[in-house]
Amino acid sequence: KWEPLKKVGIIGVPFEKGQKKYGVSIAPAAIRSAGLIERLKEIDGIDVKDYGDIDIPSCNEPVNVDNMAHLSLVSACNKNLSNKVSQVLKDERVAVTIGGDHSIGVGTVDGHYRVNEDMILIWVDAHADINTNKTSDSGSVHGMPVALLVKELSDYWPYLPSMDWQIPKFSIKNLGYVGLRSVDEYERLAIEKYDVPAFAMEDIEEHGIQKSINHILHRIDPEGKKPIHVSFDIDSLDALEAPSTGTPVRGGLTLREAIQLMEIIHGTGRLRAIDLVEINPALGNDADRKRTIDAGLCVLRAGLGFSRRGTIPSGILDLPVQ
Ligand code: Z70
Ligand code: MN
Ligand code: MN
Repeated sequence: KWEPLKKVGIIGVPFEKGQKKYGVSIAPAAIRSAGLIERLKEIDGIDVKDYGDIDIPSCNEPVNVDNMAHLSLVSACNKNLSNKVSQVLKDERVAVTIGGDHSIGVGTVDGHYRVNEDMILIWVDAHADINTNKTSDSGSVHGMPVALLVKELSDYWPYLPSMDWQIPKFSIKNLGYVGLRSVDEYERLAIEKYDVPAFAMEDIEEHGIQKSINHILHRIDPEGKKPIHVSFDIDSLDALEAPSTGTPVRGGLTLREAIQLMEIIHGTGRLRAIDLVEINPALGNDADRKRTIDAGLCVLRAGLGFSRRGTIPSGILDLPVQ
């Protein structure tokens, strides 16, 4: 029944107020000028449509929630983004969202959930991003999107003015993690309380990528019939592969592991949304920036069907004769 969707829709989200450093907001432009569309079009049989960047509100009526910086801006951005993701999915395209910091995961998952209520979510990240404003040390919303999204944690939040558009309905039972290695204490508590399948780096060491992702997919969707959303934080990659990010953590995924992960998920035929977040082109030197963006493009290409084996030119049966 499921086949990989060959149609893709790109959404840029130049938003960085979910964390404190300048630069994540210039990533969509930097990734586009590094050849995003062209490199995706190299994938066999693919149809790429660019939906452009979503409107980012610059100023807003501020709301004051304890230990949640720029909540009204995060909320307004995510509201627009959620609508755009829903639109791309209704156009029967894979929604590829280029962030932006990871607070935009609220909008992408909300928009996906509104179209496919049975969606499952694979959060690929060094961090678990499942803090509430009570458990966060930073007050940065990019460390909170998973906790905002899941219905099981809704009682752990205060009333959040400006977030009325977002009703957390997604179940934590449909969540899995890959790549964790910087998890706060209450985040670990939440993961264990709800028995979330979470493959931290030592688990990936033990089982490898293939068994890890297959275990997650089998746990949360044993019949293999639910659409998949991958929210890919570039800091899941080792800091050597992706230095230009706000909080690089050493000892992460190799690019090969990330490509393998995305190829396996692509191979299910059920991948319907990919977020690529936390690339910060303002951090590091030219080589760092280039390496980080190129790693992100490799991840997207793998998820969208690029074959490392190569592909036969379409319609061609033999080598050209002299
Ligand atoms: C920490 C917090 C985070 C990314 C840092 C860090 C969260 N758990 N996420 N960098 N991408 O502030 O909540
Ligand atoms: Mn993240
Ligand atoms: Mn992270």
